[in-house]
Amino acid sequence: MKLYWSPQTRSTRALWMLEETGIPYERELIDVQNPDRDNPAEFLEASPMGKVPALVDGNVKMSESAAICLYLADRYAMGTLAPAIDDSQRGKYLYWLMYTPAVIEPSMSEKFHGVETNRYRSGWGDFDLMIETLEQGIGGRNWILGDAFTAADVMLGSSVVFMRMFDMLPASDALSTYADRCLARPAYQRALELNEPASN
Ligand SMILES: N[C@@H](CCC(=O)N[C@@H](CS)C(=O)NCC(=O)O)C(=O)O
Repeated sequence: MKLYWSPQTRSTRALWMLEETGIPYERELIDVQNPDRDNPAEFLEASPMGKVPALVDGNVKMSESAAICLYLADRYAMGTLAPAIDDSQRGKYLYWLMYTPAVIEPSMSEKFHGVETNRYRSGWGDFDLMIETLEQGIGGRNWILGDAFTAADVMLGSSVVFMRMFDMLPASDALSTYADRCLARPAYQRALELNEPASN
């Protein structure tokens, strides 16, 4: 198993997910700061847009952080980090796992760039609707599905931590304590340590 990655990017999600599964993997650094870099052919097969993270697992070559989390949970942690295929929680799990790329990231980008928004026009609503919905989802629960931590929390938790780091998170006890719970996970801490220059 190999992860093409770069520090301080969405690769951290894939590192966190890999650390949660406990499966052995290697890392290969892609210098995303250098637009003139030579991308390895295998990396481009996994990630045609040349973006990290990208994963190679035997004949499986793939990118997109949500897809990577979904793949790893289904393949290596079904029934723990992913609800089983016939578990009634599966629908909610998939909804929340996709919430980051489908709703959080586009609405964050609009907010960050000061784009005029309309929650009825856009499939992702707008930033405020995104936050309200997430707050209701996590409110009163440890993890997004309740007591069980899943890959959906890797995607949501990394997004909430990121928004808090960049001062985009409105005052919210529910979201802030969720971010703290995520950060307290040893696997997330190991992933963050791997981002440090001394580990590379
Ligand atoms: N939707 C993708 C986004 C990936 C992405 O934007 N990666 C950035 C780093 S966070 C990147 O590789 N940028 C370098 C480039 O575009 O050359 C995912 O979630 O994996």
